[in-house]
Amino acid sequence: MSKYLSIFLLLLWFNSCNQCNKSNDVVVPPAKEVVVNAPAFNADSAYYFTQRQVDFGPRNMNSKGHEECAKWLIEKAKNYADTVFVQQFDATGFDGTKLKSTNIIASFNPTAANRILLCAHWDTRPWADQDTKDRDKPILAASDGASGVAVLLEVARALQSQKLQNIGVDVFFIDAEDYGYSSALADIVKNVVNTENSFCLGSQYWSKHLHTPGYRADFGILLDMVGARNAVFTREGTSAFNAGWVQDKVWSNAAKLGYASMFSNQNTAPITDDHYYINGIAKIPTVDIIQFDASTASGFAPYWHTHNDNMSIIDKNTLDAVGKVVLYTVYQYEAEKVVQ
Ligand code: AHN
Ligand code: ZN
Repeated sequence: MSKYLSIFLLLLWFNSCNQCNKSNDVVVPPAKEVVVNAPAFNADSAYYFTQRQVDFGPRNMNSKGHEECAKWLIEKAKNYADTVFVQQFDATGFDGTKLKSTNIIASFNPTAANRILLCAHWDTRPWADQDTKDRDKPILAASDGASGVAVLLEVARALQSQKLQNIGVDVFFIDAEDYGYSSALADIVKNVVNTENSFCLGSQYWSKHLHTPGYRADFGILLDMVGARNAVFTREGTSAFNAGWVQDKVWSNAAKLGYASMFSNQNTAPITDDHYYINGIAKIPTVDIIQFDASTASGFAPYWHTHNDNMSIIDKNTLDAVGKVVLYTVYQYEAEKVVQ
């Protein structure tokens, strides 16, 4: 066989890979058809966990609410998980402020090789820069913060009730996500030092300093703004590009469970959220379940970074759907990894 023919055949073989991710040619094992036996997800409990966080008041960096919420989260994590990692570090905000940060990782079945990473940020925005009044005051962030954490706490409670045998799960409560620069802050913040990569400081830190050396997960799911009434979750671009197969899995599970209208197949613009750094730095294929709103220029819902992000916009049905989709995806993977 000539050198050119063998190169040609090699190229043909590379291009014919039919089980790989379109975006980066990672080989994805074909999913088995399995019977999925997921524990119950209690939406009342998830709603209560949302309320409980909001009751601390704003949980913005260096605030009393932040400190108290950290203690509560660590205690909850220790109640539910097998092992809890608390990663404390100082981050630096775009205005030079030292941000005392705490990433919390609650691990289930910590020795399992096949793992899923479930993430949500727990800190809240120190400003209401998208609002018309009290723009310099921190927001309660019932959806943009509390909702994702609440769903994951309820998932953690379910994981404790029905132990995983074949896979492990790491529930990651990410700090310092929402202390990022926006041009809307121009009249609120004086010192603007460095606006580059100013959101998602906790996930950036973790991606560079994994809580256990060499930590790997097969895939990740990030929850962001998963609590609002009539929320729609589209196929967000950063997720589609880096973790298309995970997005296919999660969105098809949502449809299977009857949530096809909430989990829309519409492709929407890429977002710089925690998953951007988890994909880019830690190289764990991770999707974002994040509310998209077609009626705004930003694509974020009208309550976003305003004082309207409070308990009045929270709907148990949204928390319920997201929680059930996440739990189903976890126990589906558990069933796929049964030792033959
Ligand atoms: C930016 O606003 C650049 N990214 C969205 C990340 C975010 C903020 N998610 C919730 N709050
Ligand atoms: Zn935010």
